[in-house]
Amino acid sequence: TTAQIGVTGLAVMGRNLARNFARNGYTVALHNRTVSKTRELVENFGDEGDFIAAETAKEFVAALERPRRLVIMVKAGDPTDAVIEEFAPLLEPGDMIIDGGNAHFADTRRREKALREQGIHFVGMGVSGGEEGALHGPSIMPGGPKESYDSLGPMLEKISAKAADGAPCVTHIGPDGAGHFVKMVHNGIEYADMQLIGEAYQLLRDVAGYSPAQIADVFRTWNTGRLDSYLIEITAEVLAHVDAATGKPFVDVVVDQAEQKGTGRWTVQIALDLGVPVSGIAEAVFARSLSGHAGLRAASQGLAGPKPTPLSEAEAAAFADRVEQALYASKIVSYTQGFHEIQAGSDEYGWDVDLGAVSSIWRGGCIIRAAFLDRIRAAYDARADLPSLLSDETFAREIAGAQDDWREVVIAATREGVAVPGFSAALAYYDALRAERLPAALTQGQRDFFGAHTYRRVDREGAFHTLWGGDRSEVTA
Ligand code: NBP
Repeated sequence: TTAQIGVTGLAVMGRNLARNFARNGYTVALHNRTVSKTRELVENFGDEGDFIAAETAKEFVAALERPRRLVIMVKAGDPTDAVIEEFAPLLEPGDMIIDGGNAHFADTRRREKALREQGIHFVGMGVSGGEEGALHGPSIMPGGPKESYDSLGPMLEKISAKAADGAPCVTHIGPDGAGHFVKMVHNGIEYADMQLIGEAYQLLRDVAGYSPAQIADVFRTWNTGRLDSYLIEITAEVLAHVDAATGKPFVDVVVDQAEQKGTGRWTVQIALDLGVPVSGIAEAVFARSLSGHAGLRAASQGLAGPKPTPLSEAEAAAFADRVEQALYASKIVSYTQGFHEIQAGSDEYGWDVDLGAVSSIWRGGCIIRAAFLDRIRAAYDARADLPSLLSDETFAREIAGAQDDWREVVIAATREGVAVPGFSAALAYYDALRAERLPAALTQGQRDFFGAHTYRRVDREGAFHTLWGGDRSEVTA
């Protein structure tokens, strides 16, 4: 027998993805650099489906039906290149290498180009949902040549998560690096979502005076409304959890220094290159790095802050409702920014990404899955060339309804000395976008003053310069 698909790299993700393919009726060839992992998989899960265990690269390639479909699930970066170098010489034109790791999309573009010259289809495939998703159905974001999706797509549709309406959470995102780009922005949005939730928690704790258990209840309630999402759901679980060793809330015994693996940082770096303001995602990345500067934080203990204002029970409950509004409005902004980045990447690289389809495949399987994504889908269904999510009537109306509370929450946070970089950056983005005039005019004046960088006028075409060091008359540049 031959395998319809092979997976090399059998750590948590690769193992679960291989099991998912097998459970869906595919024969799966298995390979891992360390052979014992391949054997372990067959020993522990061999009864779940048809596996062909291969010990060498040659055996692995020989086990695959042609054209071959070979999934790489190894550590991103150099290991991925090493594995491609190992397998590419053993493959034939028309075969397919699918990289399911968290590759940087620029690496994916480079690899796709090199393999295309050999006639090998290279598919950079974003996979979201962690190890559980890989096993039970992830959200899958494949890029690469469109024709590769004709044979790979149906298999991915089988193993992917399904949205509530039954639609598979996978679509061909676009050529070369499009899939990994969209996965990267997905992760950036995930950072922003988590930061906003973190700020909501801190406000409920420090301003409303709630305990973690009480806040867990608040999140459970929110999860029955428009904020219904996986992240809100697990937040309630984490907050309700009590540490067995100390009897304290779990959240109080965890070191408050957030780690990161890099996809959030990439989202911001690429946004800077593309000139897209993703301030919410950037603040989320910076908040994690700030938290990790233990020395700096220790040296800052004792810096002056405001006196806290205690709230009555009724005031605290009213405040919690306002925080829900602020969280929802800020969430709309961070998705607006993330989708702007995808649009800009799509324009830059000619990917023709369908933003509605992206929101659609994020509805199940992935970390940011949420009822909210149905609304984004509806916004793009109503108007495919929507300039921004904020220009969608429904979102604009919802923000209009939330903005007073959103502002009050940022004011309260500022007054009480609680850092809310996500809420306030989102609000600043919103206010800057809707402003009729921005201080950018002054910036242009300054630039012209010190560097003769010239400016445009509101009333005439052309570039102008004022002779700042002379008689201050205006000349055409
Ligand atoms: P890891 O990222 O921990 O990678 C471990 C795998 O890489 C093992 O199979 C290991 O083989 C193999 N490997 C390494 Br390391 N260097 C190699 C080399 N030079 N040649 C061949 N194989 C090599 O595994 P993971 O956590 O399962 O993640 C796999 C990919 O999926 C990563 O790119 C990750 O970013 C991505 N991802 C992970 C998650 C998640 O929730 N964990 C979610 C979404 C995407 P060995 O057994 O011989 O050491």
